Amino acid sequence: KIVINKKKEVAVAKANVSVAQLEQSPAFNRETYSFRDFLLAPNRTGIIAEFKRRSPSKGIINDKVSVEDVTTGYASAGASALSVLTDTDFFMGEQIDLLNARAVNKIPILRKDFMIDEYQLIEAKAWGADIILLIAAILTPAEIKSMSALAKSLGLNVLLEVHNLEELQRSITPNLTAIGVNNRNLADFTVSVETSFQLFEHIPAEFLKISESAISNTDTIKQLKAAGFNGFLIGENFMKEADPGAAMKEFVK
Ligand code: IGP
Repeated sequence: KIVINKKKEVAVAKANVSVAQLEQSPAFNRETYSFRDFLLAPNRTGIIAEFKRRSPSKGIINDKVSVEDVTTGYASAGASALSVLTDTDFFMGEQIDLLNARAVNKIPILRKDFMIDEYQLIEAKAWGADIILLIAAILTPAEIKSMSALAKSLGLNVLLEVHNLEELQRSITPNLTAIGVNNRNLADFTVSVETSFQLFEHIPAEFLKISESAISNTDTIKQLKAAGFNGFLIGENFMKEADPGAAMKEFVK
């Protein structure tokens, strides 16, 4: 199961780098970008473009490209935000990927990881993230509430990920920025964009609405937009190409 190693990993990280040390890092006091402003900007695509070398369902997707080349390519193709995996065990992501993406981009960046501890939110800010992911399936409502309140106090935007109505209804709390419907079931990896259409009407109006995973054509984006979605999280469809930034440029043309 995915989260068990995380607890150990977080404990090791905590033992090695104190919160006080994280707070000394240059990015810790930067002003974050507004996820809302970039998602709703008329000159951008609403796409949250992801840097992902491997996934548990597909294995290696692309381990030949640099995070700088890919993310700057995405940004110039009109990405509203970037998503950078920092989970190593399942996705081959690293802290350095986020640091490197931050160094060369001026748009919001999502730290994509399994966040289970408030310490990881301090890390996210210190590493230059603007947005953190909270996955309803692995957190209690109390954890979502306290972690989103801490994120807000750090100036971080919060993307809550849900996969069904029950997760959505139990997890809503005021400090969220956006609700993402994951079209991929993390338990069995099956995908269906229908999940997004079904859950849309249950998402309260004040939150930005994102559809995540398994998006591979522009017709799907048109339909999701027509339904009212503001954002589209796309990884594999771009990463599977030799030049993911160029693939995104072609996709949005
Ligand atoms: C991207 P895709 O099918 O376009 O590569 O999906 C993104 O939604 C997916 O990577 C993802 C994910 C997650 C990864 C969604 N939720 C949680 C890790 C953890």
